[in-house]
Amino acid sequence: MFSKILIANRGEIALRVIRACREMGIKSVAVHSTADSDAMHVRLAHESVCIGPPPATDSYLSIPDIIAACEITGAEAVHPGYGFLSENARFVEALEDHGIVFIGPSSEHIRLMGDKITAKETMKNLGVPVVPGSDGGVPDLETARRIGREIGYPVIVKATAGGGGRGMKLARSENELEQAFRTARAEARAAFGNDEVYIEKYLGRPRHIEFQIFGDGRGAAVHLGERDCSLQRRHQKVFEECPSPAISPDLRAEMGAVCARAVADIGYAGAGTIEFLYEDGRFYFIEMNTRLQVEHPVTEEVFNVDLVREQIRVAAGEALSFTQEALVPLGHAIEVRINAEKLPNFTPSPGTIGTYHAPGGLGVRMDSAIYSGYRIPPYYDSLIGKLIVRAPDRPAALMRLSRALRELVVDGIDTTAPLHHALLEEEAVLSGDYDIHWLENMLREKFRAD
Ligand code: MV4
Repeated sequence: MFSKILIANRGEIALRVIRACREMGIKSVAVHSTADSDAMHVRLAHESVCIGPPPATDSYLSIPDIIAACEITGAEAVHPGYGFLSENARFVEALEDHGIVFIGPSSEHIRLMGDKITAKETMKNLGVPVVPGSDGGVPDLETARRIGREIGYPVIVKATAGGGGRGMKLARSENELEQAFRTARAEARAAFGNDEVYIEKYLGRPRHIEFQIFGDGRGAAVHLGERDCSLQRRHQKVFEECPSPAISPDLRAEMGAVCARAVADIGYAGAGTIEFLYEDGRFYFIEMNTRLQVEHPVTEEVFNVDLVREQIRVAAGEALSFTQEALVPLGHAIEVRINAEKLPNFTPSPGTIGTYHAPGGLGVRMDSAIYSGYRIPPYYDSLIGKLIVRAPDRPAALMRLSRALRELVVDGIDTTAPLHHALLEEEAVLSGDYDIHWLENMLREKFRAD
């Protein structure tokens, strides 16, 4: 096992990893920008290294500075958290060149899944159901037209280097195809330096359901059920739950087994998420994320596991500490993201926090790196905390979330907490009957957002 791990991240996820390290008897190294000298992750780690100025490109994304911090402190492994360098294959290779272990999958698997066309082709060949479409890149408009006729409209043009909603264009009919194809390509070239696109049948009202998988890197893998992340605004998740209110135990077991077998077959190591659109009782693969996700705690709560501990174990060459049979879901968990943002337009609201009081009590978990008097720097993501509740069933989890939100105090800045209170008054949320468009429609009607 490692004796020292460097965490190449900040905020609540850096704390999450530092906590797992402490519980495993592993020393932790925090890295930080000059804007984060007073950050909680710097205080909680065993030691810290300042790696650069506030802009992330010069600090949290600076591969040479992070490697230098490993060498100075003698860290043997790096946990990337989510975002930043967590899905950067070149970072993994640079670490390898310096004899430092990346806590995550191989650079090959990151690259494979980072290219959405090769990811989809790989999953299809592994027996995972995919959205009907072009089965590969679409080189020109004539090919796009032929595929549109084959699969029928509406269709969506997506950038192979995109993902997470970036670089997608809808064409409702053949009339709209040329425009969608050309702008998708142009935007993909500008954003990613890669203009390869593919085409899929557009699903009108799906849910976003993602399976948590875990590979041991030796050809075995398990699944830990699914999360329903359909409540999103502009591709930012707002409210996530496990299990999905739309999935039966039989369907979970069937799809989970398909996912676990697929990643086992490619020898995947560590945590990963297989994302699906779910519509009319059918799953369609869209993307795979090769990192730990923001919303991983709902899975941890329902399956009673520590996913970060498992990531560290697998990266150190140890076996998974659970089998598929031992992974039995219990109850229901919900996470809401507390962002430093002002409603109704979700404008970033950095500033100094006055009083902070975290909710507590049975089944309540607050993952946050803020404290009373903390100054939120304006340079980074607006996520300041995740409130996670667990209860024996979904109605009890909703009641627990309501009471925990009532206890939360974050003075001095605006947060998204009022949105969560409002969500808990909505029939669609209470019944679990929502799709990926429900939240934006609700915000338009009730919050009069732009
Ligand atoms: C789609 C789709 C409908 N049909 N693909 C957006 C994020 C990216 N991961 C995939 N996305 C979508 N792909 C087909 N074939 C609709 C979306 C989509 C979406 C997906 C998940 C959660 C929220 C979303 C909001 C708008 C569009």
